[in-house]
Amino acid sequence: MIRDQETLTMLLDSVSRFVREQLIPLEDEVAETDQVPDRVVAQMRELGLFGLAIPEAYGGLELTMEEEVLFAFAIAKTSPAFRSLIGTNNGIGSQGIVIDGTEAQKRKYLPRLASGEIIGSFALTEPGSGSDAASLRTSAVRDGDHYVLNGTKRFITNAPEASIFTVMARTDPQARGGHAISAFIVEKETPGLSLGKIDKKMGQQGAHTCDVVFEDCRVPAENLIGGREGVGFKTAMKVLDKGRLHIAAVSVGVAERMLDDALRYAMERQQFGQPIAEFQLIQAMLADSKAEIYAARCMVLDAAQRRDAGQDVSTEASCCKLFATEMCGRVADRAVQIHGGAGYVSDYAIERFYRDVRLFRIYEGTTQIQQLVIARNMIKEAGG
Ligand code: COS
Repeated sequence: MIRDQETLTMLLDSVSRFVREQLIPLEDEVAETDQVPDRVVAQMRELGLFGLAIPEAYGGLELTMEEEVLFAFAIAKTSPAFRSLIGTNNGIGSQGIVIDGTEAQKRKYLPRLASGEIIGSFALTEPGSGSDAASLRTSAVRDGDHYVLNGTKRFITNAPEASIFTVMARTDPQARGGHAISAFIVEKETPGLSLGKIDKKMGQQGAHTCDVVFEDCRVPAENLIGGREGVGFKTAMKVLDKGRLHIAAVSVGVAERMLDDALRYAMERQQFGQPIAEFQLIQAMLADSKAEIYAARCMVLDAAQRRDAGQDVSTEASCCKLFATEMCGRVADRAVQIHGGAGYVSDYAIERFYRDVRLFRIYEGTTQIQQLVIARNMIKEAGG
């Protein structure tokens, strides 16, 4: 659903200009320094990019899902590290509060997330619990008007920059599975919270992850999201439904960029006395990529419109994440192949994108978890 076409067009135009004029020229610098310059962060704040998915009542732009995926197509035409910086405030780092938070929690945290004054982060994964998220071990034991958290969270995106964390922890140590899990907002300065060293990743330099460790970390009971124990796993799953759709949209945008680069290279590069774009085997790779990107784009828009219409899109979000991220991997591979030797060295952006996009098939639920969610939902709907 598009609420106001004119405002949306203005936003998308300014984002596309920002990407073209400011971000693309900085890609190499960010990859080398592993840092997005402060002035870019300030420009993102000015454009309102930290609060796209936060309700207007709390200072955000309150984009619909359809508007948000159109934005994601545009911002993803450059290194994914830029999007990652604003990704958690609009996605997994704020949506637990947006979807299930109390009014007081919303009023306290959302305006500062929306303005980009603070960064929010989402702490679900642990050393022993990744795909099997419900098996997480971090504990939260009630003690008067506090909960005492103990445990370690792993690969937490934007943790080094974050001021608040949405933390999933087990409030009933005896019970197994998701029903014993609760979600908390934990402020970075809380005694007992510490960060591990920044992970050295395969790609996406400029976007940071690290461990978040809780040692007798006392969190006020008022920071229990929604004020209810035992519903934190469902909060996490609802947050991920939206996040998966967003990552699918990002995969479409990056794939479009990689295909643009590959097409331009194929039209310039001469072999056997003509541009390699004239060769049918190159054309097959270009055409397959174009068709698959188009399919993914249509899927993502359809699922976004369904979500805006109030439908449960758990299945569709997983279909989009599964198809679009795998598609993005295939496009990256073909784009390297079209570049030939030039695709294996860092003179061309495709070498970097090839590494950057590998993550899409892993985080916010692996391809295999998406397959599992889709098939389980099918069986449930069929009455199984
Ligand atoms: N929305 C709302 N509720 C949901 C939901 C959703 N999308 N998905 C599941 N739930 C609910 C279920 O309805 C169930 O509630 P009831 O027991 O009351 O019926 C509860 O949550 C547990 O669900 P389920 O039994 O399906 O849980 P499982 O432990 O079998 O695991 C998977 C579900 C595997 C899908 C989940 O653990 C998962 O998504 N893993 C991947 C985690 C992930 O994406 N990590 C990335 C890290 S964040 S970057």
